[in-house]
Amino acid sequence: MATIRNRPIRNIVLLTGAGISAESGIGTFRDNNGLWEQHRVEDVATPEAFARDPDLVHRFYDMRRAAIQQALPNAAHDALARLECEWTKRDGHDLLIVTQNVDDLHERAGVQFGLEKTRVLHMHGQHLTAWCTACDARPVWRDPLSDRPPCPECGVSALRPDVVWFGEMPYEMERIYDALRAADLFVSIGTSGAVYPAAGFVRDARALGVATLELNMEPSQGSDWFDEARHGPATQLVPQWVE
Ligand code: BJW
Repeated sequence: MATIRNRPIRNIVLLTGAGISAESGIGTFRDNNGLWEQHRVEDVATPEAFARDPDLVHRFYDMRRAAIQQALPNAAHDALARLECEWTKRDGHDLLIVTQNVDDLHERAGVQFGLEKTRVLHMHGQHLTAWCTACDARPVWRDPLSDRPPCPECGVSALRPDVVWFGEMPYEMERIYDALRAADLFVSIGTSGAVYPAAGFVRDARALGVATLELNMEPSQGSDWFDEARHGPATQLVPQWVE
């Protein structure tokens, strides 16, 4: 992996989606039997849905948190943690995992490999924290949010899940585009390419002259944009690619 098209690879940006955590037992969104077959997106993943029926939305996220807490990192998370560990030891080499997932399986895999802090950015938020829209605090989530605890910082407002719903701005977009501008290689893993702006990163990367690779169970919606696409389960493809 040291060169692609005779170009040395130093900076890598990895985009991960629900497919990387599927084999850990966390449901994807758009596959058969995925979350969007069981829940209408408009009922649980928009600010309008939360304003209309916060209890329903909180119950949906309480159920998701419980599933995440029981899950363990799989061979794909482990392979990326090993890559991060080895890659970032080299002078002038860097790597950033941009995940659309709200789970913490990249971080937990990093701990297993002795990483003090995994280079992971959660562009759609995370399940570990709640968000107070009144004082902007992000307290660690402890109790079911459907119990509707008030914000522990200001005590005024009810908390909402710290996630990015449709129509909201994903987190840390500037940092992501900075990383893409500095990248030599962009790898997309386990995402359908159905949701923007993440779905547009492959075109952004190509426009910047960055080499692109897709690792996914099946061709994603943006598959044709990648220089190379490999299809199969993440627990096989990712360790093979990292070797
Ligand atoms: C495996 C596998 C295995 C299975 N191994 N693979 C441009 C055009 C059109 C629309 C828009 C546009 N720009 C913006 C929009 C609107 C909208 C949007 O994209 N709508 C689409 C429906 C078209 N986007 C937004 O509103 C976003 N905000 C925004 O754009 O702000 C303005 C802005 C403009 C410009 C720059 C910056 C900002 C916000 C989107 C928020 C998405 N939120 C959710 C919920 C998060 C919280 C939660 O977890 O509940 O994020 S929705 C859901 O989809 C979740 C995911 O992160 C996201 C992506 O899903 P993902 O990860 O791809 O999962 P799946 O299920 O779709 O796919 C899984 C894949 O894995 C499949 O391909 C399988 O084959 C594969 N797989 N098992 C390997 N074992």
